[in-house]
Amino acid sequence: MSIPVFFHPEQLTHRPLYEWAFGDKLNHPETSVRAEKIIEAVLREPGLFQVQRPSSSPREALDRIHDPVLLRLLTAGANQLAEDATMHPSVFPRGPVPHLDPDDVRHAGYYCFDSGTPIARNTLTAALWSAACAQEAARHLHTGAPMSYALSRPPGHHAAPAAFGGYCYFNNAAVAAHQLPGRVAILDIDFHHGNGTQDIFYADDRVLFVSIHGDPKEFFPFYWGHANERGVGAGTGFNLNLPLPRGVDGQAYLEVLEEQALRAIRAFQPDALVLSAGLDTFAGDPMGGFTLTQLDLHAVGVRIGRLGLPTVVVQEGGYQVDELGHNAVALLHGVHEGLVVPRVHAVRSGP
Ligand code: Q9C
Ligand code: ZN
Repeated sequence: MSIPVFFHPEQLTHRPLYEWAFGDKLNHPETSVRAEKIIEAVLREPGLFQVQRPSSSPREALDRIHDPVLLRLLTAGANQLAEDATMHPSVFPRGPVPHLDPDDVRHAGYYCFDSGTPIARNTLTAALWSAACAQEAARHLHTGAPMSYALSRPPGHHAAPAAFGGYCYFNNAAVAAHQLPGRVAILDIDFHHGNGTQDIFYADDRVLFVSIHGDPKEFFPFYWGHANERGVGAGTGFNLNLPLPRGVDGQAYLEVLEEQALRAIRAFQPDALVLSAGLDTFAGDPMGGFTLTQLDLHAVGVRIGRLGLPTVVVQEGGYQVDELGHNAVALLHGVHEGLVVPRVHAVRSGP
């Protein structure tokens, strides 16, 4: 069994150069090199991974998930910005404003919740292909395949119905979940809480959202991700946040994964799994605060694979570019092993 990998080279044309973070100008961590590293690693194993380009448009799915103003705004960016120009939102009005024009990229701040997510001319195209990867990876499960991988970049789990942020523009995991019939569990293992995904499915009892992440008291996105956010209305009880303190290692992480996250997913009895696969839990990650090793990431994959659910893996964060390709492959190997390699039971043979 080979693992289909969805990726389009146009995703590389989104090139944010820097971000403003707490008063500092930083080289932007969400670089196109991230995707290049993952593709390189995947291509080293042509027997296991099969890379293909997505071909369908995700617009219909995006219309259901996002306020159409988001698409209009990024379209304005594509049409209005010069080739070398970048719009960094820096005014973020709250509530009604007397003048608002989603066809003017200078109003991007109204649809944005942080200062780290710039818009350039190619952002729309790259974000559309990123969402298309998630859409086609999810549709691929309809063929009966046990798993697929969307090399989505830019990432998606911070993107809310009417607000982009956290390096995310469209919510790729939500696009994947919308392609899957029946009950769907989304497990978000990015270091940061998936506030956008939580928001999209907060009132929904068809989709269970479970997230393990750095405690928002200390880490981005700060306003969401606490344990008492459990869902609303019919969705009450279908949102599970598992915030963890700085410094958590592989052993502690695996325990929370098994005893809390996977236990809740098993109890939900889903028909399919969307894995929001951030790799910023890795020890060397510049954005994360956990200390997982590459072996731990593999073990995380194995445990998740053992759920035995059709699984679409959607790439989210992960910023230690030197190890990013290897880490992605380690996680994917794990999921694959957990899904398809039969567990060895200690069978006592007769006398
Ligand atoms: N602008 C993902 O891993 N840091 N996003 C912002 C203040 C944001 C990470 C600092 C980190 C977002 C998909
Ligand atoms: Zn992250």
